[in-house]
Amino acid sequence: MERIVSSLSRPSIGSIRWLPQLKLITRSAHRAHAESFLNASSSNYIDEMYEQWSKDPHTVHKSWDLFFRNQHYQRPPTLGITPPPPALIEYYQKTGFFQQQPAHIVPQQQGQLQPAPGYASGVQELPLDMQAIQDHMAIQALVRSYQMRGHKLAQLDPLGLSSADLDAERPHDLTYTFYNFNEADLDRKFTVPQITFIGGQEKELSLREIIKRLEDVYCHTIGLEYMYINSYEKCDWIRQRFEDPAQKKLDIKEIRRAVKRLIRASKFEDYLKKKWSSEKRFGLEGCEALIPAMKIVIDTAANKGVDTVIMGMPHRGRLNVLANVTRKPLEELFCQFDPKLEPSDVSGSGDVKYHLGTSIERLNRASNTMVKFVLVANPSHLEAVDPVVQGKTRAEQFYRGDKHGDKAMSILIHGDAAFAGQGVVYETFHLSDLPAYTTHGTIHIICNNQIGFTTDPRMARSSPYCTDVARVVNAPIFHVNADDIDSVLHVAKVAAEWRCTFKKDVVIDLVGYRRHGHNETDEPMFTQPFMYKKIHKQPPVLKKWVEKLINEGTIQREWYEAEEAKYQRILDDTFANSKSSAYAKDKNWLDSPWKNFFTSKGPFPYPETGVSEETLKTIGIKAHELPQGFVLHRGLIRVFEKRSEMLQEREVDWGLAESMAIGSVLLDGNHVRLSGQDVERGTFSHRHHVLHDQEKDLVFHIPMNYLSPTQGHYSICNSSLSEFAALGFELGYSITNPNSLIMWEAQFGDFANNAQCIIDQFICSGQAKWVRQSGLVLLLPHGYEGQGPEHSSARLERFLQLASEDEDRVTEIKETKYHHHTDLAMSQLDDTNLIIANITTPANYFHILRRQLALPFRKPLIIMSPKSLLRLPACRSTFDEMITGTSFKRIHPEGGAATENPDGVKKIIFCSGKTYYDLIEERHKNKLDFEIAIARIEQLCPFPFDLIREELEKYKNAKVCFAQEEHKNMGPYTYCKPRLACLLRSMDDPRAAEINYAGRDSAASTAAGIKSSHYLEQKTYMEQAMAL
Ligand SMILES: Cc1ncc(C[n+]2csc(CCOP(=O)(O)OP(=O)(O)O)c2C)c(N)n1
Ligand SMILES: [Mg+2]
Repeated sequence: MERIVSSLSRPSIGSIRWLPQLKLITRSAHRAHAESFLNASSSNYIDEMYEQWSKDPHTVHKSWDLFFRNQHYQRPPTLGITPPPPALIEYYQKTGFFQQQPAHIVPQQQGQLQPAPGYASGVQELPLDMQAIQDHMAIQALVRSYQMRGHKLAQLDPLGLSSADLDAERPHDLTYTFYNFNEADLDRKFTVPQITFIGGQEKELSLREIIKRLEDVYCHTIGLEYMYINSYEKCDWIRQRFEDPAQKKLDIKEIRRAVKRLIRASKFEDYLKKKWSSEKRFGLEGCEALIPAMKIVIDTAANKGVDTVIMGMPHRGRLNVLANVTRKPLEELFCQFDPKLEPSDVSGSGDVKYHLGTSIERLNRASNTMVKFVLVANPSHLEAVDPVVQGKTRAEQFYRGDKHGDKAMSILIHGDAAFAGQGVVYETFHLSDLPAYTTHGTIHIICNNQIGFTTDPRMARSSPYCTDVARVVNAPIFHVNADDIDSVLHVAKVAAEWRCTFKKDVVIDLVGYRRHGHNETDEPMFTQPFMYKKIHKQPPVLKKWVEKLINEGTIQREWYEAEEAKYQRILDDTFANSKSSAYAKDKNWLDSPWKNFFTSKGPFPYPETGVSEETLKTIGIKAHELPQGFVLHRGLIRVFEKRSEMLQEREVDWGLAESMAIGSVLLDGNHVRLSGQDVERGTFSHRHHVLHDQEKDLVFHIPMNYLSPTQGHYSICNSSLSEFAALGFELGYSITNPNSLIMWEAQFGDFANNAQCIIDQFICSGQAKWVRQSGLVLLLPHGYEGQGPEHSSARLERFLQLASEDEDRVTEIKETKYHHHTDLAMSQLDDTNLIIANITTPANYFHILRRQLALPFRKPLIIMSPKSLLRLPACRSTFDEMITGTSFKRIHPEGGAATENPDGVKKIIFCSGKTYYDLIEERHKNKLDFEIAIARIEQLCPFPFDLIREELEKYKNAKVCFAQEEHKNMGPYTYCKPRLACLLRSMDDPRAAEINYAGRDSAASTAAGIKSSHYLEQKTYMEQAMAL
């Protein structure tokens, strides 16, 4: 039994009571400029002060000490929003604050704010300690304003042209006059408030010094956004790391290391530019700081125990990251520029060099530990790799029992335009803190060159910063000017420490520029003339930083020049070596090598996937056992009783077959993960793998994790309401270890097109582009049940169209890269890019899931799952179809009356999926059982040419018909017809020219919304199918 303890605390009614009142005060305070710092957030300051005072009364100013001692200050229980204390009420009354409010908005209840009739407006002379309080509050408010909005003034753009938040205005609250201070106050000393670390060891500072230090921290080349984080401790942690004057120092070793890294980052691009001037490389120039930033992130994390870093990134700077972060051998990179190079072991079509992945393990010198770097291959589709990286990271953590992400960590690099524009970024962020999806904090780095292709940020986003999406998960955002390497290094170090301390996401916004066009052959002056005039005059960051370091005496020029020359020699030598390479090896670019998986060469027999009757029974029983005292819903008790009856009868329905497939894979010691929206119960309430105690909140039980002590772990998890990120995540999970069954289920199949990018760019083409296999299973509910245009079609035709198989060639046994085959079915499966199935029996569903792991290779499996078949009494299988010696049937040939006299059969109907049950019912009604044979194609892709040939040969006098319930331009027809014709042609059978169609007409929409139309269409379709 498992229990989730909710950590959500709900605001109490008592605390909510104060909200409207505080709002009123806030609004009025803005109007009453003289009291403008006394806004609602002042009460937060008092809260914080009170908190400090309650720990140690000496840590607050003595006036506050007095105040708290005498006034019996009471904090509300939650929200941190505090009613003004009595002394403040008195102060408001004295200053005439309430006279400015309409009478009706002033609360009248006992204990709440009261107007003070009789007091004239205007500031009264205050007693001395009141003046001190006012000053102190003003200083606190000033500090708070810098902490909250100082970033708006930060000088983040190295070009000095733009404001990173697209707003050049100075907020009023970042001026001392806003707090009623004047020039004369600048040299007055004030106690440094406890809410800041700018004082260091000093307790008092002049206003001038306070402002200077705040400006240095918040408005120089670092802009910090963190005040929205709902945790005082976390905010304080950040404040300490940036405000404390002692914190920012890097030691000389770190500086020298960073100089060498910046040399590499800069000279690498120069070299590529010199050697292959007309090649696209999406250079990093203008944002070279990315490399030392990533490296120090990794150093810091490695020092804290991280030994696996999984990365995803777009085109920009990718080659540089490969060369200088993962340290991919330069020869392998340079090879990629050679157009004459032949693919050697590239089994597919390959990909351009700036999309390829890699996996490399090497020594990290800062921590003196081995670190594995994985750069996940990705398509052009920006940000699509984000959830894939997260899924892979989660899987790495799972397999090594790294429950808190202490060992494996992800880093995602983003472009500024893509980060703001692509919805999958948001979807991925929403996975970041979910128990079944968290990777315990990701470090996001935006390579913000302030442009997206030719589009200016002012035309590309509506949010102030390109990073604003990260605020939804309370991630701190550190903006930094990419030309100030010292600041970049500090920010990167703190970001890594944040992730390792709090296990939460963090964002580094590296604000730089793009020295050339979008790619090196583009002319940027067409569209950004002003910006590029400035860029042309901008010295490279390496030069700027090194000159600074030499001038201040931190490094010597001779040392720097020697380091530069050393790297130049490395480049020249490897370039010379790379010329001797004649082949591009795809194994060098694999992001997920599966050690020991492809060891056997074959031939492989078609796998038997049945299990012993004993195993079926054990799973059937154990999958429904409850812990002592667990109270199950009455409706489920009935469901379980029905399942028990089925077991007695040696029968299974769809749900039970699924449990048996999953259970048996678990019993073999393998891990199974099933994720998607509402998968725990199942959209159609057929699964019930997670049971909820009816009398205890958040107590649940997953019986399938209690089958045997040696079983694999079953993760079944409802996902966020996302398809793109959730499917991408599972894909990433699936590529990590081939010995697990990873499944994603769509709520209804049609929603899968929200994840089309993952299907097109990764699932169907991943192996061809990146030699990366995946055995991911997609369960897509599909079928026309009169439910209207949505929820009927999983767009089977689209998946079939994505299949790489040739419709004009009857497949023969083919050797593949890793294996040789003697079995056509296996050869086809090894050769295909997708397996697509539309299954009609529970037993076959059981087998196909088990077959995924029984194959000696991995292929994505797309299953059109049923809806009405889940409960159709005819849709049952017996144990006999699932026990040892049985296997997945690619087709179900006709097995009824028609087989008795095949020559007399007048029509052979091929169909796929649930329509089979309609067809046999109609055939029976029409008394055509001897005239019409019906064969079900269970595995559509690869197309079972061999088995279909047997049916065609058997019913040689029969007309050939393909029947489907989908519209003619949809469903399996357009895929099956040419293949049937091709097969018949290869048999010299004249029926090749006459393949009949029975089904709905072509249409624009997937299914009729009007019930009567649906039934009429169905009737017509059945008449066509039964016509002889
Ligand atoms: C989803 C998607 N849409 C469009 C493109 C075409 N495209 C390639 S790069 C690019 C601009 C990206 O800008 P940004 O994210 O700021 O990265 P940068 O190139 O500036 O580093 C565009 C629109 C793409 N690759 N992916
Ligand atoms: Mg950009």
